[in-house]
Amino acid sequence: MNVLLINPTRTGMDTHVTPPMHLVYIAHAVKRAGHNAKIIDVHYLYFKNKNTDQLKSKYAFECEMIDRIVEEDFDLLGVGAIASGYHFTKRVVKAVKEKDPKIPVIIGGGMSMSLKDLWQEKTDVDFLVESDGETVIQRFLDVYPDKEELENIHGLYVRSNGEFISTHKPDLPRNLDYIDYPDWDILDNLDDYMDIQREWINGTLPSELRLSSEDRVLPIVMTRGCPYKCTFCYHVNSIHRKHSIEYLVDYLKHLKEKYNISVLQTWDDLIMVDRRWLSDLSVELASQKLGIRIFTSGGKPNFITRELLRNMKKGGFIRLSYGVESGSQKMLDIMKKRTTVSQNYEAVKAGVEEGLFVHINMVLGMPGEDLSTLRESSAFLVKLAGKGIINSKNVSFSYATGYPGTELYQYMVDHKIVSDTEEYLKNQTGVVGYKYNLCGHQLKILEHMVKITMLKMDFMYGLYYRKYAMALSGLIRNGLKLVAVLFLAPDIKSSIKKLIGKS
Ligand code: B12
Ligand code: SF4
Repeated sequence: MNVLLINPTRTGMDTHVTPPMHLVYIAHAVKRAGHNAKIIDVHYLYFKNKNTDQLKSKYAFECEMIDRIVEEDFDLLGVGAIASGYHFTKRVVKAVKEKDPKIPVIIGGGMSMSLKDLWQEKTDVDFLVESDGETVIQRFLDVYPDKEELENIHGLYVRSNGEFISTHKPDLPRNLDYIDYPDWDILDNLDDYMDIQREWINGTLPSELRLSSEDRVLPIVMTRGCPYKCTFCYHVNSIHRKHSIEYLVDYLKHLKEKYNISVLQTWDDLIMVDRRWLSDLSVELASQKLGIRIFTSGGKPNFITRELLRNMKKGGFIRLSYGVESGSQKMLDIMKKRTTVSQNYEAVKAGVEEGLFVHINMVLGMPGEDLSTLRESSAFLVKLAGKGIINSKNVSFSYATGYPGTELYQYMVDHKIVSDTEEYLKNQTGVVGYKYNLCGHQLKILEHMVKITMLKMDFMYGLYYRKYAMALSGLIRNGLKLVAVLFLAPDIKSSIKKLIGKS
């Protein structure tokens, strides 16, 4: 069979281009099953095209891409993405089914199960993958079109009389080593993806840690799944699974030898669930002296120990990103983070003291957020800055956004903040949006809290290191912005005054 795999464009303000690792894994599994695979990364092509043809609208570009996809020679269409890929995928499926209704369509990734009802009611999609797709696609290709056998595949939803039915839960071994190395050669523009990744990472780093133009970067998943259930996060299953240390060391050697990789970026849900394993992995990486630097996301402060951090540093880990989210215990509890404010504080401090670049994610505007919880978050960060631990460059602020399939999204449905998921997905695609006021405070209030906090952080940080010019420039820069908005938006003056006064 010829299998065409599509990474769709995404709705909303998302400009982020990443290598479609999910499809690279699936393409390899397809080939292993003895079939042909081709990937078209429409999201990537859109951004490449946008740079050369500013005038073409996204819609016009998508129409051209759909025509091109329909012209391809394929017997199975597979699409994988996060939920914001829904609208483009819906159009592609319609066009493909109009051309030949017998071509089967299979959907995977975050948008699969979280939008099950939409696929069922609004499209002619035939199959949904519940979780990992490597084994599912191989079994699918082995048995297609035998319906009875298809219904026996673990983790596959099959449309039957209009409804998606699955009789077997996904088969998810805790040891991930049964999954082959992804075959990156399938991407025509691998070097370009690496350049884009490098620039993205550099945008998040202080100058002394920036990567050079020689650095070659790829993403990696060392573990899959997360046992927690934070209210804004989406998971289909909560089993944490991982590769063995031997597998990962061999894979890293392979990446080094074949692609000359010098930097890896982990895309695990939560890499630290088994800290003994992570510590041992780090020790082994240190002894192998591969010279690969690793940037991680998905750190959880309550897993941190000094020993772990020390070993990670020796093993090549450079950057650690913590999901701190808030400086208010009330908000941490509402989000079901299962961490405490002091754990977060100590983990940031320990990470910096052990020589890692620590990045912190904060999320504002969750239901229950009020001026006092905002002030607590501000005070938390300002305290860290005042001790010279971090400055505003270490922090990313996001605004609460419910993604389908999360508890937060259900809250929005229950409170009639959103009633039509399809409509919602047209432009609401990430925390960057904050189109919906979930906490009773306008976006402006939250934005001001961010500006005031950054102002205070950089000022305090500058004072700590006696860099008075830095402290002053931060004060003037952020202060001017603040004054401008106070004049422009008198209706929120009083709330902001309260914030400045007490944070
Ligand atoms: C890298 C990443 C991104 C990248 C883009 C990733 C991409 N592929 O397009 C960037 C940084 C841009 C990004 C942005 C966001 N992301 Co993100 N991101 C991830 C992350 C960390 C890794 C994805 C990945 O490659 N995983 C590894 C691969 C191997 O796993 P996989 O993608 O699940 O693929 C497997 C299966 O799903 C299946 N499969 C997937 N596709 C297909 C296709 C076929 C045909 C088949 C058969 C099977 C199949 O098989 C694959 C192999 O087993 C995941 C978390 C995670 N660890 O998965 C979150 C995640 C995908 N992101 C998520 C979210 C919410 C966001 C943001 C909204 C964050 C934000 N708050 O702003 C934005 C979205 C912006 C937008 N406008 O859409 C959610 C998605 C929720 C959902 N319902 O879709 C996730 C799951 C995180 C979470 N737990 O909440 N993200
Ligand atoms: S935010 Fe992090 S800890 Fe919470 S459920 Fe998601 S991956 Fe797990």
